[in-house]
Amino acid sequence: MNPGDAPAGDPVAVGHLTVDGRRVPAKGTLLHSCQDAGADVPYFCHDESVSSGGHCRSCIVEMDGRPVAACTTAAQAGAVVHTDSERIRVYRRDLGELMLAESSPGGPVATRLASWGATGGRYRATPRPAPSDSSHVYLRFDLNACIKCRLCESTCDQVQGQFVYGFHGRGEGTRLDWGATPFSDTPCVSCGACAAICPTGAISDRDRQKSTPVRGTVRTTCGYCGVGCQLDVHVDVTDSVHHIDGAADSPVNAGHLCVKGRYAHAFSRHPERLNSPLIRKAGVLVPASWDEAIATVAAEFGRLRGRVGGLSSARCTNEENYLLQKWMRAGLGTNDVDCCARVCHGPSAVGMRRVFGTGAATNSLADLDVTDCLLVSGSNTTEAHPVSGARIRARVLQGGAKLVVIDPRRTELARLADVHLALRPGTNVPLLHSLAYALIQLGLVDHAFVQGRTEGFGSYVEFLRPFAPELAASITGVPARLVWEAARLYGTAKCPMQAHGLGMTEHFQGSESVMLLCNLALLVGAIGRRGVGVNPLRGQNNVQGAADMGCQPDFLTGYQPVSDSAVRNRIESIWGRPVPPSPGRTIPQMYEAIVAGEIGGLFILGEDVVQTDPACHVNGALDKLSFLVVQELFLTDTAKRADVVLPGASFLEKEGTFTNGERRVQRVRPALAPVSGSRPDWRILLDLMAATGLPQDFASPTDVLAEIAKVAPLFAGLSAQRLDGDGLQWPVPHATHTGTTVLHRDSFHVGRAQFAEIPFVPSPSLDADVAKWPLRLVTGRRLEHYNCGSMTRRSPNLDLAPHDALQICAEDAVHFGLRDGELAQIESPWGAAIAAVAVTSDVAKGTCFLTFHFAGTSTNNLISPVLDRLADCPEYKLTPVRVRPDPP
Ligand SMILES: Nc1nc2c(c(=O)[nH]1)N[C@H]1C(S)=C(S)[C@@H](COP(=O)(O)OP(=O)(O)OC[C@H]3O[C@@H](n4cnc5c(=O)[nH]c(N)nc54)[C@H](O)[C@@H]3O)O[C@H]1N2
Ligand SMILES: Nc1nc2c(c(=O)[nH]1)N[C@H]1C(S)=C(S)[C@@H](COP(=O)(O)OP(=O)(O)OC[C@H]3O[C@@H](n4cnc5c(=O)[nH]c(N)nc54)[C@H](O)[C@@H]3O)O[C@H]1N2
Ligand code: SF4
Ligand code: SF4
Ligand SMILES: [Mo]
Repeated sequence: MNPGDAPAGDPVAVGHLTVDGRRVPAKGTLLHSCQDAGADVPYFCHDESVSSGGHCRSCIVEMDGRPVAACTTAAQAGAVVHTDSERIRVYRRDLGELMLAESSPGGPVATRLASWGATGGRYRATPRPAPSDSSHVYLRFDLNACIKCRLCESTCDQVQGQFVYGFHGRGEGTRLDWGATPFSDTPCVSCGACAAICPTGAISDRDRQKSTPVRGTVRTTCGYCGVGCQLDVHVDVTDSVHHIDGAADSPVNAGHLCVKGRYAHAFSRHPERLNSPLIRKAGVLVPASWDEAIATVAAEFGRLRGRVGGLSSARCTNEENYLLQKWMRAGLGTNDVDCCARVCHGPSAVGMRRVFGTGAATNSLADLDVTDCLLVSGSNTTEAHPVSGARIRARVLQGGAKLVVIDPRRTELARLADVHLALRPGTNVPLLHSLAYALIQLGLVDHAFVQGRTEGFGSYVEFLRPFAPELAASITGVPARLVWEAARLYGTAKCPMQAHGLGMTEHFQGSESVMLLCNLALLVGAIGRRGVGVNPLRGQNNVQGAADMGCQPDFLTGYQPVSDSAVRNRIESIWGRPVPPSPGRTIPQMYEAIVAGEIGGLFILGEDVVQTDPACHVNGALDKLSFLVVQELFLTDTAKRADVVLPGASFLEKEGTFTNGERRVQRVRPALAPVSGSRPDWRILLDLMAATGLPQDFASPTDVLAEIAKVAPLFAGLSAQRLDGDGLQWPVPHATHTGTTVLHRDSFHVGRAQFAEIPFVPSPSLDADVAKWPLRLVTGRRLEHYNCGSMTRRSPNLDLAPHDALQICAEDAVHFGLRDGELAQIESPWGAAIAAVAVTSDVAKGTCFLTFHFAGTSTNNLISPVLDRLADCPEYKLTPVRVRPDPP
């Protein structure tokens, strides 16, 4: 841990007390003291993740002769405590009898009550009908088992911030209640925290209620989003996932999970999992042996040598990404290797590297509990990074932090925000300039920081003159007073922190918008300490890692420029092979090169580009390609177009590491065996390397990680053993370094950070003819599904969200003849899509929003060829469109 990073709020001992005759420090609650003394004090309503209400009274102990609830009583110096006196034993038995009179709990509670001698015969209460409700896809209720400990209510309110539960009635008539009937009509977001915490089985879930016995439990890292939650995967005797819990001791998720990490695992044993290599013969993909498939790829790539490119997978491990780029460079002689960071947070990396020198999140997720003002821009955090979203909600609801949200839509966080800047999509640049202007005019600049660590302030102040909030408002649509208020909140905070998403990056001026976010942080001195910084919420589970490993055309492993001959020499001496000296092509450039006939062969590891890249780029390229290899879990639309399909293994079935959005490298451990006929991706890559003349002697991903540590100074201190526990946040420059929670503490390695003066250059799509294209479309995500949906659609999450939806406001819906729930045709100058209409007041007139999780929607037919000016990221967040009912 770095200096100044001690966890806040750890109780301090105020003397000593005795528990059952043992002397222990008096700190926190009596329950903590009893635990320190090794006393087995029972409790049902307490959990370290929530504040205690003392509802169940089971933790009753005698303190100085008085019976008190240990979980809600502060430990007092000098107190004498007995946890198991005769008097306490009688209390507990009576308490147990009362509980049994009102309910029939299962699980550990039943066992406990029996151990107290409670049999349920002593008191009689009127039996009441026990509502059970199975309307929800996952959650199950048996309220007859409820002992009213209220842990469900506490966890839903305090951890998830969703307020689904309440208790009504008094005394023995007290009942758990959820307002709406059936339960599926409540605002529940299916995080499953209540089912995980309920000690009696009154609230459970479909997984926990399975009858197949559990065989064992494996700690691993979630394979969906970049939060990087730690999972405890309980595996059943049939080698399938039984149920999944969040790891309570993880600094990333502290036991919490979302509906994907906890519940969307059925894909792993889905009958459509690929279970054999496929080779296209006479136009049809047919099953083939591994030997034939590997030999076919080797022969074709040999024939096309010098004209092959590779797309890596941000869903795969660091070790797999490392092998893929090594194969491309050292084996096939090309730097034409890239990954989906290109279509995602590539602009964050470019923008932040230009200003700060490093393109990754400056701070840690734990800092969300430290900041007193969070600026969330272009991120729908509660749906796309739900566990971090819940953490933000909790912090704001507790009054710990102010919240400013910049988003054209009224997202869940926007509803909660102190200020919501609902700008027109595509106008981040003038809005961020007006915020900077306001910070300066309000006198909120940290001049010591600006003087000590930045450059160009004077000229920047001049540059900002035309961007007064009152002037910018005509472009952004945001009332000036809200900009002034947002600047006041961000600028007066002690720890102003930023988190941003794709609403910043997936634009014509994406990288440049990120540079402007950096400017704001520089102005208020919010860099280099806890609770501040600029933090791109990296999307995929391992997109940080894929780029870190060198799946980028211009950087080798650890952001070492491929054009630097000293770097190349060092790596060549480790690899024993030459590395091509000039940077390769980005994904859009590779597509262009395919169309131009310069690339003939493409290897795609775990990306469904046909569904997720703009059709205007990808379709023509795939038509022209002479040989396509796709390594996948499912026969996606991309795999269907391949010449060879190789069946890989999912994160639940293999070993390695993922790096989350706070640069934390964490272990991935196999919970299940790979589906019969498939192989872990790293093994397949090793076979391909050997078959193309680059044999490797790695026996396991652990060996690959050892080479990564050798190749890249940033990761020199990483090893599989050192990653057990909480993992390590890079840079980890040597074998005893404990990782880096905060970047740029005392200096930037670019020296001083330069304020970026970015002119506003509107995207061609912003100014497209309104008469012809009256709406501006934003595309993005929803909670239940993940990107191309190949995994979440093959889980019961499909029942929670059976299709994509076009969000549009009522006025526009009426104007264009659309009705809620019915289909709409959406057309842009580049193509058409079709989706069900969802009328909502969360998008403004003139704007609409569409998800891209279902292939049939064809969302990406609509997207224009406009790219970010510096990072080649497609402009997924702004398309001129028109809409009409379908059929008309
Ligand atoms: N459930 C779920 N979670 C996911 C994913 C998923 O598919 N499903 N995918 C993962 C991946 S790969 C990524 S990259 C992340 C993405 O996570 P996010 O970036 O949070 O997701 P998006 O929904 O694409 O877009 C975020 C927001 O940008 C806003 N926006 C659009 N245009 C503008 C603009 O001009 N200015 C501003 N300020 N905001 C704008 C949109 O209204 C939207 O609310 O999520 C990851 N997590
Ligand atoms: N319209 C629109 N389009 C977008 C976006 C948007 O906001 N709007 N967002 C863009 C963004 S940010 C991103 S990151 C991309 C994501 O685009 P993709 O990377 O294409 O999306 P994923 O669904 O994550 O696809 C990964 C594929 O990998 C497979 N897979 C998963 N795990 C493994 C594994 O361990 N091994 C192998 N071999 N395969 C595996 C899955 O089955 C899936 O088909 O989409 C982009 N597309
Ligand atoms: S699943 Fe989560 S959101 Fe739903 S009721 Fe339980 S705790 Fe609340
Ligand atoms: S928040 Fe992200 S990492 Fe955590 S459980 Fe959900 S999908 Fe997995
Ligand atoms: Mo992404």
